[in-house]
Amino acid sequence: MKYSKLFTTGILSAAAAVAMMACDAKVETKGDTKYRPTLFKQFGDVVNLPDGLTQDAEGNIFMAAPNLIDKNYAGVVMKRCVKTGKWSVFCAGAISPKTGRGCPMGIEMGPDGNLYYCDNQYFLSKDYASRVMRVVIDPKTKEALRIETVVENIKLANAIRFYDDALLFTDTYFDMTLPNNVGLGGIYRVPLADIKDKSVSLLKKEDYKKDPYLLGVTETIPLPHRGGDNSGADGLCADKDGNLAVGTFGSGRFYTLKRTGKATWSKPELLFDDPAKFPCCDGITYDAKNNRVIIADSEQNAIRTWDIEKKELGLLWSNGDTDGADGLLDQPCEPMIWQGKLVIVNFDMSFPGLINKENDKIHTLSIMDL
Ligand SMILES: [Ca+2]
Ligand SMILES: [Ca+2]
Ligand SMILES: [Ca+2]
Repeated sequence: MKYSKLFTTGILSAAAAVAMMACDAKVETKGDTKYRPTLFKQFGDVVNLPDGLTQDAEGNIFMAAPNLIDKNYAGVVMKRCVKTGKWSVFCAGAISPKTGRGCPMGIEMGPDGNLYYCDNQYFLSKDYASRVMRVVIDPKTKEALRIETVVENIKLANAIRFYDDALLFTDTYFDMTLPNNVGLGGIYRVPLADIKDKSVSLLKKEDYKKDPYLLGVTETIPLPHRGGDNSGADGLCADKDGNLAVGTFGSGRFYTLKRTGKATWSKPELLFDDPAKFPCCDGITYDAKNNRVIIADSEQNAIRTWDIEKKELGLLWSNGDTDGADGLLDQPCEPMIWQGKLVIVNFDMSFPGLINKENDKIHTLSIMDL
């Protein structure tokens, strides 16, 4: 309905007309309307910063929420029951002895039936406080039994995946002083056999070249409009051939690590590097049906695709600044294919240069038809 019509018909009260204008406020959108996201879930303040997503074989969803916008609330792992659609706290994030808080971010169901998550402590401590954690799950009751540390000495543990009985994760910061403020990020691989009954520790970043668990590094040349953000490797996934894709948050540099043997990969090779078209890579996921990577572009409120065969970047959807109440994207950070649709987490923790301008009070997940 046009605003002019509202006013001329005189049927609506002035207050109603103003309310209508507010929700009808023009948010610019791009993409085929069949991909227009709708609201999947709105949380209250107890989930004020949602991030990672995974699911079990039955389709129950697990979502990590570090809840760093309002730290009155603990970082938690939420679970959505596939039978009832109800969300509840699955477990609180294990407390870091260094910061006194648990901050679950990237999360993934492991091949051993346990849940693994990145405990991202970087926003509280830059002193290697982040970890990868294992939530041991009772195979019968499916309840959380305990949480164990499996990898330590990480700067910003971000995305986590599994491939061939090894866990793979990204560390977004190396915090090394390099010319032009170039930022390094790492892709690490730890065999599950190495963390069966114990934890392992990464080497300090000054020794990163000697780290046996490091697969490769990304480089970020910070973008002028992003306030010097040089954050590196963020989203990570493996395709059907075991080739890895990884992208940087600071500039959207998109790489592949090609699988060259049973447990060996090439160094990161650039697939795409044009920040004018793709400036920010947060979470990514592999879409086996279409042999493509689905990408959350946090800066541009966009869901992009990378066609692996054609080596082509595509766009499913993007929109302007919004609070996300109607399901539009509000700093998307993590896509996951679930029951043939795409569930998208909206991080909504604004940094300089992003379309999202406000950490608003509407905490949402979107869902998109694929
Ligand atoms: Ca991420
Ligand atoms: Ca929001
Ligand atoms: Ca917002």
